[in-house]
Amino acid sequence: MITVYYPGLQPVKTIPEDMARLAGRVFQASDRVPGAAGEAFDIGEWLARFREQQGIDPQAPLPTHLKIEAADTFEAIIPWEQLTDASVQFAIDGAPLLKNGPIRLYVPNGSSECLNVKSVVGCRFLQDEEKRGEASFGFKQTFSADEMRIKR
Ligand SMILES: Nc1nc2c(c(=O)[nH]1)N[C@H]1C(S)=C(S)[C@@H](COP(=O)(O)O)O[C@H]1N2
Ligand SMILES: [Mo]
Repeated sequence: MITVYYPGLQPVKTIPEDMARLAGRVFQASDRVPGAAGEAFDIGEWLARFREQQGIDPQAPLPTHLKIEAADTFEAIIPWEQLTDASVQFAIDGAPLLKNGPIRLYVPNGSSECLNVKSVVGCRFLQDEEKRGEASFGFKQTFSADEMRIKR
């Protein structure tokens, strides 16, 4: 299960096959990333169809970033401009991913290989003009409210 967060919408839960169907076009992951296995769709094509499905005005501005959250708490914030040709691997020979699933993102035009997040469980589209163009990645820092008070 993957949760999609889009500004102004309630979170939307989806599954890899439904995302691929919505994207409308599937290709070999190796078409864009040499050596990558399996089947993929284009993240921009998927977002265009998702916005349509959710009744978002096609003229509305595109997000500035995509924050990708993984099952192991790894996360990356990727500027929209770096997502040209970014693809989502969702299956291998028609079967769900056994490793790195439910989906994996490939960002061939990204500023770092580290943005190729595996085991993606959350896609959070952001509108953050102040950080436009800035990429980041790493393991999520989680502190409880109590720990925060102790640190202060
Ligand atoms: N879920 C998850 N995705 C991840 C990572 C991670 O630790 N967890 N590491 C990232 C980093 S730092 C790199 S360099 C690449 C490594 O991809 P590879 O295993 O295909 O070489 O995956 C990225 N995606
Ligand atoms: Mo990395």
